[in-house]
Amino acid sequence: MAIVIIRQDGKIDLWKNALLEADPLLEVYSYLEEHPKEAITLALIWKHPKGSLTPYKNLKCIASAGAGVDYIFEDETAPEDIPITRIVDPYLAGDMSEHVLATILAYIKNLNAYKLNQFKNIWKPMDYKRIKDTTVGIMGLGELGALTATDLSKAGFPVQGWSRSHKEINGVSVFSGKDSLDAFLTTTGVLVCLLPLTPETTGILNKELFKKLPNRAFVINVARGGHLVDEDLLEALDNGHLSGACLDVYHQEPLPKAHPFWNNEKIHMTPHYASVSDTSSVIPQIIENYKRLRKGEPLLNEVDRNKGY
Ligand code: NDP
Ligand code: OXD
Repeated sequence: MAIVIIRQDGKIDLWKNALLEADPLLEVYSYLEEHPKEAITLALIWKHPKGSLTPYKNLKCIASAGAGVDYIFEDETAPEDIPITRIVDPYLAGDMSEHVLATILAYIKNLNAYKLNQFKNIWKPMDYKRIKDTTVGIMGLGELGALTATDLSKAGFPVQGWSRSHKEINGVSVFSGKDSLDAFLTTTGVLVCLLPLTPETTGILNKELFKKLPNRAFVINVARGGHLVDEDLLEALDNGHLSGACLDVYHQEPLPKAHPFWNNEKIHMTPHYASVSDTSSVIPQIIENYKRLRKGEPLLNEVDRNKGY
């Protein structure tokens, strides 16, 4: 039994060293080095090159090193008959909640607009909003969305959320199912997308949805670029229906230099770094699953292949 790490962001050594530090007896390889492919039973991957799982004929588990697994379903060559696991971690959820809180505060207090004016030597006071008057609507009330909703509510924001199945979250009004989406949108002043990317949610942030938001609403997409129809966002910002947007994720990452988002003053961008798996916190669940795999026990944080998340 051995583990292979497949990722293209220069972090293979970081993950390999973290695994070996936690358990020096592990057999761990980078997919780029010579290694015994038939010994590999667990692939620890993040945005792997399509087809790179094919050589591992004895693979028993695909472990996503992040919360999202959409990129695994997009690889039609990935094995379909073995479990997929994902990361569920308090830092991953907490970092996302902090990122969303910071983004909303910057928006209601005009911090990004003032920064732009500073570079143009413009002195222009702008009306600000108060927390108590800013209704935040969170799409997706899973590990990240539920904590974000709870924290925003504790900070004093009126918070509502939307998910597939009903939830009880203290201080949060919950809407569930397609039929309640319109009611959720009409009272949402700041919309936060924390849905997984699936065939059902692809392109959900589109012109029809934007029209249902109140005039001058603000949109935050921290989930996946595939949720957003880019042209529809640009149009809604242009015609003033939306007052601004904050994006962390894009159809193509890094975002191509010629993309119109770069030069749009109403769009605040971050480079898919709202919340990142912290090896020191997430390695134990990978090792625990590796042990469970060996013993044939149920795995932690297994993805439901039928639901796609
Ligand atoms: P979870 O799987 O825990 O939660 C997903 C939530 O979305 C659930 O509440 C689920 O409903 C809901 N949902 C799924 N499909 C639908 C649908 N069709 N209609 C309504 N609700 C739906 O995911 P996480 O909270 O762990 O992560 C969410 C996403 O955040 C990830 O998939 C990833 O794309 C993104 N992410 C982004 C990061 C970044 O740095 N930008 C970092 C980490 C994650 P139900 O509860 O009823 O199943
Ligand atoms: C994740 C991410 O899904 O970083 O963990 O986007």
